[in-house]
Amino acid sequence: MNNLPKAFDDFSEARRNSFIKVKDYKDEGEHIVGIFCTFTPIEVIYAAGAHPISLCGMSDETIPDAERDLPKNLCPLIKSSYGFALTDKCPFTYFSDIIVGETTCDGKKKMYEYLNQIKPMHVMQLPQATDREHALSVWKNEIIILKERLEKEFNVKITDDDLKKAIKKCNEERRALKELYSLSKICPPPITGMELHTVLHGASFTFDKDEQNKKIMDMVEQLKEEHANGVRKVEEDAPRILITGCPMGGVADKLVPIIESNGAVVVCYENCSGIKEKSRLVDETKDPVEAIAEKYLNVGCSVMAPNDNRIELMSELIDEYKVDGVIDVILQACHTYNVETRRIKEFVTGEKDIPYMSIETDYSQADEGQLKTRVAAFIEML
Ligand code: BJ8
Repeated sequence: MNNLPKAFDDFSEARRNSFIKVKDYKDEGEHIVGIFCTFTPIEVIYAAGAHPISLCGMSDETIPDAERDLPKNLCPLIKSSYGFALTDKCPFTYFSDIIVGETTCDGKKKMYEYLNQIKPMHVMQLPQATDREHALSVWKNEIIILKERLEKEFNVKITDDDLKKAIKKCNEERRALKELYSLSKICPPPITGMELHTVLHGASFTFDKDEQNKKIMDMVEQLKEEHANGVRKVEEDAPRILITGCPMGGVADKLVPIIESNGAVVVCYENCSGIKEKSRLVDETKDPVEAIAEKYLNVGCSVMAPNDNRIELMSELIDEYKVDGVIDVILQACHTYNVETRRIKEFVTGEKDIPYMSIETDYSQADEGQLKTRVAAFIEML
């Protein structure tokens, strides 16, 4: 791609390169922990001296295999993830010593029962609301139970000091990624939505976080400098889109180019592929378990009811990123996001007074033509 810092290539290749890295870690006797969700407190995994890696399936390749055990009308993310484990096609799943999951949506938590027959699993019991006094203490206990499980699995002792160091490390990554996102507050942004997604996606498969942070900060500086020197890759009047909803890993390559080839630009990903997890840091001044519990309990995911945190974050982002329109991406058969879409629509078109559209899609290319027509019509009216 033109005008992109050299480090961009490292992020676009990060997933493939990390296959080799994971094998090297295993050969050196290090531990890998597979994860699926933004609720996973990765600080505890780092504190155990292990490496967390995302196992979320992002292609429809293994869905037919998964459908031998799982119903067809289940979200593609769940089927794809399970299918990769079942067929041994994902090196990250294959090399994981243990997988950590959470009781988020019904499909995922029931799938974990079968996944447990393939790989050792640890499932954290997530409270489904933040407005109960006991929710925090339940979640704190779950974090302690995870800590104890990892101590036993890997024969280590996790101290408060280990947790504090891990908190600091994760916060540093969050700060660097926030600098990157913030580029898109500039009008027009010096980075396209597809490029932003590529870097964010790559960052979730990078193990050396110090090196990653440096590359991101260098990239941010370079892009700001080029923008100050008049380099433009996005039209000044391009409509600015915020994407919310389900994780985008399996649909970004299909959807974002459609949005951007129609003259708009994605300036913000509110979902788990983007800012949702990074927006709040873990408090470095508190007891580490308490601080970790507080941060993760407040992730604004639709499995929470009520889910006011999503509305609050969207409200801030729509203002900060000067958003012209919101696209809510729902993976087929994701009931929680699908039900919540009415509330999101009312909030976006009412309180924020900007256009909104929802898209229900899956990992196939079958709806590409229909998406092109609908997205073009939406952008036309912005
Ligand atoms: S914190 S969004 S990563 S649960 S899309 S599997 S909800 S049926 S992925 Fe998610 Fe954690 Fe929430 Fe984020 Fe179920 Fe919906 Fe599928 Fe989902």
